[in-house]
Amino acid sequence: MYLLVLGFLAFLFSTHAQHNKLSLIKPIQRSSITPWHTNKMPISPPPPLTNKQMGTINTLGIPPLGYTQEADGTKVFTLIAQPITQMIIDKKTAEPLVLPHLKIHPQQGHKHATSKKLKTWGYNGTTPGPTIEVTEGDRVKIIVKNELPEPTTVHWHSLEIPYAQDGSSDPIKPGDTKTYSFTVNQNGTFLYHSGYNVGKQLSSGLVGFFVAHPKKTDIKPNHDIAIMMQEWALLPENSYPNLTSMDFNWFTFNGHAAPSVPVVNIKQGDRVRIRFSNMSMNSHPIHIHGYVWNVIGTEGGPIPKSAQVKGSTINVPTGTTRDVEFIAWNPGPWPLHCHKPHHVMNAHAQVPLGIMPHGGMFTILNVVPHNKDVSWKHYKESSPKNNQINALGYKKKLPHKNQSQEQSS
Ligand SMILES: [Cu+2]
Repeated sequence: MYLLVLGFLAFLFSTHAQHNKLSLIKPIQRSSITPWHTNKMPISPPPPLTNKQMGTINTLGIPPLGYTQEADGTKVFTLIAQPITQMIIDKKTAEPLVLPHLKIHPQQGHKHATSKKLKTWGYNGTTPGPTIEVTEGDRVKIIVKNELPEPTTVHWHSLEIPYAQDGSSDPIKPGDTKTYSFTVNQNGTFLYHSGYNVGKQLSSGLVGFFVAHPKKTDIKPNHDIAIMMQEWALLPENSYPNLTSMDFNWFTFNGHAAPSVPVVNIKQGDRVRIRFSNMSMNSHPIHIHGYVWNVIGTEGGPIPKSAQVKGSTINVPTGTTRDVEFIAWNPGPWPLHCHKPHHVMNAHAQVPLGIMPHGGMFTILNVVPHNKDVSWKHYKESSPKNNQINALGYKKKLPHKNQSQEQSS
């Protein structure tokens, strides 16, 4: 009997100890280390789009940003730095990326595809934030509201502006608002990103494009695409990126990994410009199939024609922008992707073996032919009459009828 009672007490003690041990190894909530958000700070919905001058750039998967205008023409933009929740891949809305050369349809290739949620920081509900579009010479005001649980600033990357407006000083306290104002005297592809606690806030996703269009230009692309490269260390069952890790396993174009990076449909013959930017810890050599492009700009602005270089892979180092342009003469669903193998898979995804191939920094530029029945020809083989493209990939100027000819005919 005594033995029975002793045994029962020993059992009770051991389960109690086990319970205590288990409670010690309970997963630590990230919020208890570095708060993603606090209940004291409500998260506003993105500011309403003004429908005014939403711009011409397609920042794949990221909504545009309108502006209001003051009487003197100053363009006023609003950015809210805030906690965000974003689907890196979304099983429901994944684009049907078709890889005919591999005979893989991702719905098959990714039949075990899962969704991956990211809880981090961004602007107006997304990372990257919306693309700001202005014209060279514009006077701009950017109202920045801080809904983060710590101070922040916005740095205008590669813009030549007064120090006081640069975001290197005067942090905006949580709940406060600051207005940056300056005149844009450059044109090209620039950036904005946090200038405070940068190691953490930049990796958290407080980044976006700032594009200044030239005042006057003869060349207007049919597609003007902006793609931001970011990297995330995100383990399974976890939506909060580990900002101290260099073991990145999710690689994104505009905060989305394939198969959830939008596919771009392009008409054969269209002029395509792509503006790449890299706000991650590694460089990303971005490659296109089926084309050679011209590198036409950096974060320093346009490259003079005589200095432009051709290629099919452009290395985009950290903190830079690279603009490329080409005429989409070659029909097909062409892959556009980072050429580092690790960057085109979704590793540690919740799928068998933990790897989703054809993921990461990958999308398709789907160039739709004018006429499916015409046999393939290199543009150089086309008859001179139809060949509107020169060796650099630029459309030749069409012969212009002068008025007297028109009148006489
Ligand atoms: Cu890469």
